[in-house]
Amino acid sequence: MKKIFFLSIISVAVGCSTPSEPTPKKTSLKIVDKTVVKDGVAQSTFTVWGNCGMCKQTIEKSLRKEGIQKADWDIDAKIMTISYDTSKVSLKTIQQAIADVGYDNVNIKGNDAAYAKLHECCQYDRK
Ligand SMILES: [Cu+2]
Repeated sequence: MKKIFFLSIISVAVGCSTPSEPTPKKTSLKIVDKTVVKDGVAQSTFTVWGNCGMCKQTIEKSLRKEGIQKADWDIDAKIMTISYDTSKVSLKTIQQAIADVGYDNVNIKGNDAAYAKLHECCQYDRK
């Protein structure tokens, strides 16, 4: 009996390491898809599905590309805010890069094989 109790504690400890308590699932995610271009620099905000801080790292890491000045994904709102040089990179390329690492976004569905390889906590409810 003691052993079982101990094992269950361990499995909780190695599980998903979100800092906050499990939040109730948002039933109405606000979908965003907007781009403003000024002097060759675009700022886009669009929805990217995902769960946690690890997702944030994976998503933002996929955007370390030439022409991208700033990329920030908001975990709670699930909104990517990105600034980029339109002569060097397109929104389509950006959204494809996010999809390639397994994340659904407003225009392109995430790669299924990449999604399957994500950490258990990162296997978000898909679009
Ligand atoms: Cu995650």
